[in-house]
Amino acid sequence: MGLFDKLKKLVTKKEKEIENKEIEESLETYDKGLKKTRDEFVSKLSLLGIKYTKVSEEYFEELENLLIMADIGVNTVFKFMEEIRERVKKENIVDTKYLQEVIVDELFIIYVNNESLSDKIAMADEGTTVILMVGVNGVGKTTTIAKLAYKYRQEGKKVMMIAADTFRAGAVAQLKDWAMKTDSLFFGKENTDPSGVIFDGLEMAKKEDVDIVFIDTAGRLQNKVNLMKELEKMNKVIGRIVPNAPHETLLVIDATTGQNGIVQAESFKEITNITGIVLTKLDGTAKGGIVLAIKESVGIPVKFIGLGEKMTDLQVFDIESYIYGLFKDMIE
Ligand SMILES: Nc1nc2c(ncn2[C@@H]2O[C@H](COP(=O)(O)OP(=O)(O)OP(=O)(O)O)[C@@H](O)[C@H]2O)c(=O)[nH]1
Ligand SMILES: [Mg+2]
Repeated sequence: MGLFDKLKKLVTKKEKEIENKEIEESLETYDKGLKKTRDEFVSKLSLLGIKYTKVSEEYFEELENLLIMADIGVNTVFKFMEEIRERVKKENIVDTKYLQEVIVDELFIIYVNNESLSDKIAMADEGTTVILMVGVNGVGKTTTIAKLAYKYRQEGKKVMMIAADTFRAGAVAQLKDWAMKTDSLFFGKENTDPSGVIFDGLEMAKKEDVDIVFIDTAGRLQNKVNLMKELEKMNKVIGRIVPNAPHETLLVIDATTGQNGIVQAESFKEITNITGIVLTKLDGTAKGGIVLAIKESVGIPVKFIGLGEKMTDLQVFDIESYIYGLFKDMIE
């Protein structure tokens, strides 16, 4: 069996890579961060294989429920079930244990089939790279900026944070605190126009020769039209000071909100040019299937995932490590 064998090889490969310290740490975060999903989804899948040793209509029904519970998304699940049924028929699969391998295989295909898997951050060819963070309140925008700042500081980049969330009391101070902890530059003002803050902040970034600027925005989705206008204004200011910026507009989504996160992604996609998604709090949900759902239904790549509250709990999203984190017990 093609892909499953590939996955097995992948596990061996990943295990070999564990000798490399950096990769070991990265895989460990995946491993820990996906524990809830693994415990829920994978162990239920295994139990299902014990309950029904032979493929049957009941098995299909329970499998469908299980996938929906993992937040893979109803449409994706339907499509997925069709694929599974087709393969069962075509390959004459009766044994559910074998079918489990097909399931992992097909989950992988959902993600990989689609065009570019580029999860790389677009950097400016020269000068300052500007990354705008958007998303509804409480999803983890500010924390993600701290995590990204930490990551790029480790790589020796000069980082700056701009607090364009001038509305919520404490938002500016919260970001400033993270700037201090990550040894990043900071610019922020309270109770003013966010675009004005961005203007002044970016001027400073240029003067200081900053490599990467993160702009933190407020999360209130009062109404779509206002938000669209606000974002348009911000984008205009950003582009005026740094040509071709923002280089990335990252939409932050809280994985624990499940399908609501997909709705948010769809709304934001309509009002501004989202270039990537950061999926936070994957450690806090048993519904890690949302990674696949987002890719399938919104078509925007997940670039980073948040697997905890600390500034080290961020990973570049890597489908291989994700599959490893989910299914390693089953494959071994
Ligand atoms: N477990 C877990 N918690 C997270 C993660 N990312 C963020 N959080 C927590 O989520 C809460 C909200 O995070 P913030 O970064 O303040 O969210 P925000 O989007 O900036 O919120 P507003 O500024 O109010 O819009 C905090 O308690 C964070 O510690 C994650 O990956 N895992
Ligand atoms: Mg915030």
